[in-house]
Parts: sequence; C-alpha cells; structure tokens
Amino acid sequence: MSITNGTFDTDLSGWTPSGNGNYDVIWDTGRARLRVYQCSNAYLEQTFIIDINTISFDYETATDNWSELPKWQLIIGGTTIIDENIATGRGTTVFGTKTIDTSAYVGQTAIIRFSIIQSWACANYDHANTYLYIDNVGPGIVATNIVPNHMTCTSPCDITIDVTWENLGTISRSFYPAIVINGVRTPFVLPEVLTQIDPGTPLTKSFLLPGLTGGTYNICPDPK
Ligand SMILES: [Ca+2]
Repeated sequence: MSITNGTFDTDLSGWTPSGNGNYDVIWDTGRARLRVYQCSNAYLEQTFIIDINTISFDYETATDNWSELPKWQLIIGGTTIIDENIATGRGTTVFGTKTIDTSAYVGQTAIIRFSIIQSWACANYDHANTYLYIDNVGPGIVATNIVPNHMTCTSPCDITIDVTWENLGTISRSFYPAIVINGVRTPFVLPEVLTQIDPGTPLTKSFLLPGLTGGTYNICPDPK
C-alpha cells in the first residue's frame, strides 16, 4: 500500500509514534508534530510499499534555543537508503519541502521515519525544546516534458526551453524546479521557486538557458 494519511487531516492514524525522555509526538492542526526537550528522542514512522517514483514531504523545524537533531530516514529491506538531517535555526523556524527519487525501489517495502535525535550537547543549559512538523507526505512534482530536449550548438548560444511539470500528489505544492542537462542535475539554472502546482493541472513554463558553449545538449526531466 502507498503512504497512509500523509496529510494528517485529523489525526496520526497509519503512523507509529514513539520516543524516550521528555518528548511528545502529536497531531497538531493538520500536521504531525514531534517535540523533544534536551536529551530525549522522538520518532514517527510508517511502513509502506513504494508505488510512486517520487516521495515528497513538507517540514518545519522550530527551536527555543540551540536544537537537537531533526532528521528523516528511508529504510528498505533493513538498509538505510536515506539518513538525512533536517535544517534547524537557533531560536527560529526553518521550513521547506524535500523530494526524493524512489523510482529504483518501486514495489519494495519501506519504512519512512521522521525523528528528533538528541545532540552531543543536549544537556547544556542553552538547549531546550526542538520541534519538527511534518505534512503532505506523498508523491512529489515531476517534470514530464521538455521542448526542445535535444539540440546542438556550434558556438556559444542561448536557448529557450519549455518545461512541463505535473503534481502527482493530492495537494498543491511549491518547489524548486530542476532539470538534467547531459546527465547533470542543474537546479541552479532555474533559480525561482514555483508555487501552487495543483494536482491534475500541469504547469508549463519557459526558461532561458543563456551562454551555452558549443556542443550537444540532452535535456531531461529531473527525476527528483
Ligand atoms: Ca495537512
């Protein structure tokens, strides 16, 4: 089965919360919220079968002072495929969206786990509460068409491409667009944030790629 209750509409059903020390993992106004105070740990996880090529989620971290370590993991067949920290600020909030390519694992059983792990300095006086909010765990946004997707420059050239994205999830999302040029993921040639990509409504946008050197270019959708 695919991810259950990734939008946390009314509760944490489908998810398994746990932890130790001074912690809680609760439903909070349409999102999941993990909290730890100093040297404590909190977890929220779900086992599911990967049936989509991408997985995305929205996160927000908040801290009273120096923080512990919010992170997320994807575990497949007992092997940790992803083990990544989620950014925090001191006494402030950080938010964003993560999207990963899961196309190599379609059909496999996976655990997605969000957590806050105590840091080495957790007992210090300047540590307090660390919060991790999670929402919209599910399919991400993918580029489905690029025109043109193959061209040759005999000398430096500017080219304009039209890229179409589709939202495979069920909620509108913002994202940082990226494409792949000659096998290299290039998020920086498309510097803007695209907002409110609605499910079922493809978005096409033109981008100028200026000053390409002479050569052959294959431009592909970014699988992430
Ligand atoms: Ca929600």
